[in-house]
Amino acid sequence: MSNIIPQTIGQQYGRRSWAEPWKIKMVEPIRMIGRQEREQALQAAGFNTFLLRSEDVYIDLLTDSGTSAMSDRQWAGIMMGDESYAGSRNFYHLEEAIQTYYGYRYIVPTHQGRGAEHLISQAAIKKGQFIPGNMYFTTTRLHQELAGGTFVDVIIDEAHDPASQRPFKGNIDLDKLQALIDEKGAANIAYISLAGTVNMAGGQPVSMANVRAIHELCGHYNIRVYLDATRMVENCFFIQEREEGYSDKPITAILKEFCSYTDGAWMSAKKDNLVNIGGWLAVNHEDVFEMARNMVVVYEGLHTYGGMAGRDMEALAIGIAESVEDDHVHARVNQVRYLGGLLTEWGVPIVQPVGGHAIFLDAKRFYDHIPQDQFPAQTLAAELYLDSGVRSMERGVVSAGRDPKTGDHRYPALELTRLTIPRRVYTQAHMDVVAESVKAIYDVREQTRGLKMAYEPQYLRFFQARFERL
Ligand code: PM9
Repeated sequence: MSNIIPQTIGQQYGRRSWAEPWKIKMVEPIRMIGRQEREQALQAAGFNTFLLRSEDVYIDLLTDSGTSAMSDRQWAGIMMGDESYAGSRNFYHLEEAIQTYYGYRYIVPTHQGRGAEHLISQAAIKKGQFIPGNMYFTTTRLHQELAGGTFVDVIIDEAHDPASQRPFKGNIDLDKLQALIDEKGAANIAYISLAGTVNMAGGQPVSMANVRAIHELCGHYNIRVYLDATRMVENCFFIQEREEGYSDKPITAILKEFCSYTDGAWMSAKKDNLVNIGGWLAVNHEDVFEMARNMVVVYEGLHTYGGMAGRDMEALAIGIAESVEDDHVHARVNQVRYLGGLLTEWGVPIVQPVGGHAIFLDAKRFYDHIPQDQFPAQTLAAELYLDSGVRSMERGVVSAGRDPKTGDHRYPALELTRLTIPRRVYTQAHMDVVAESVKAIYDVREQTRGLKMAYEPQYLRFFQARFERL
């Protein structure tokens, strides 16, 4: 490995493989409430972990979104907030950071990722158009549908198989994409919706070869490629590790090259970018930028803050620079892998290979006696909370929602419970506690019953739905 990439102690001396490249300066106390209190809390939350109070949670693996620990440099940046309504200097820092590390020309700040999804969907989708992509994401697809489009999944088949060991399970299947273009006509394709990594597939990456090929194919038809860059830095780690020709390239170079094959990106900065709130849209074409910049003042705020405070933009600009440091990304993904390694060793079924931001328990195999319409992944999240106060999230039939045409449940091939690791927050000991709790509920899995849905909201039902024990 070249000396551009900082080496861990393990790489230098063949000892431990990695350690966190930070030390703890401030702590936030957490505690585990008793089993009876957890049972009451779960009942009150309708067996939905989103409806729990965080004070009743011991180790919170609901999401890696907005849950990262900021660095001392970011907190110093918070004190440098320029809270002018227009033209805040922090916006220009943010603009420069995105241009430097992601390489896009025009920037529109938003309050978080779905604000940017709203803008790009409204600006780039005409009613009746199709949006091919590498597996749906809940908020992304909803905004595409609300703009009058139809999302079409063109990810490779292996992405739907939790046991497949393919190294780039986030890749788009170019034959499926070509077939869709042939069938619908290029003019009816709004854009390609490419996510790196693919959240719903288990945090699986897209290869550089794949994005290059997509770029070439779409260039031929004049179809634009937009990237969901939410966890793109983690995607770059997998390219560096697995793809020929990239092992001696730093994350910064890989990120810049990957983005160069796309026409723009939307971002939930609450993930990779290491902030508690924020998002952005970045594009290379003036036409989309014009529309998005005009719409942002309607839905988010002025085009130089987009719903963020000046201090948030400063923390974000600094977070972007920290997020692309090689030792940070290595430690982040390796912590996720540590948990995945324990569970694999103990025979617990999880999505393989382990992705960038979370362990996805394969609820279909975990509870093979609970049919999908009795919500095995939701059940697993509830049981885990009950066992140890660890909070996880359903990523299966509840998250998939209903087909807008038929009104039926969508039954995804993947029925998963996600243990999502916040960045720079928990230690290896926390991971041990989580692994032991998962193993404990796995050992008594046959006694577990499923759930029925008692309340279902219209949009993004997984956030607010309520359940009862069968
Ligand atoms: N993801 C997550 O926990 C937060 C809410 S659950 C819907 O995984 C991608 C790939 C995401 C994502 C949020 C968003 C939306 C877009 N793309 O939550 O609006 O994982 O900042 O971003 C969540 P915001």
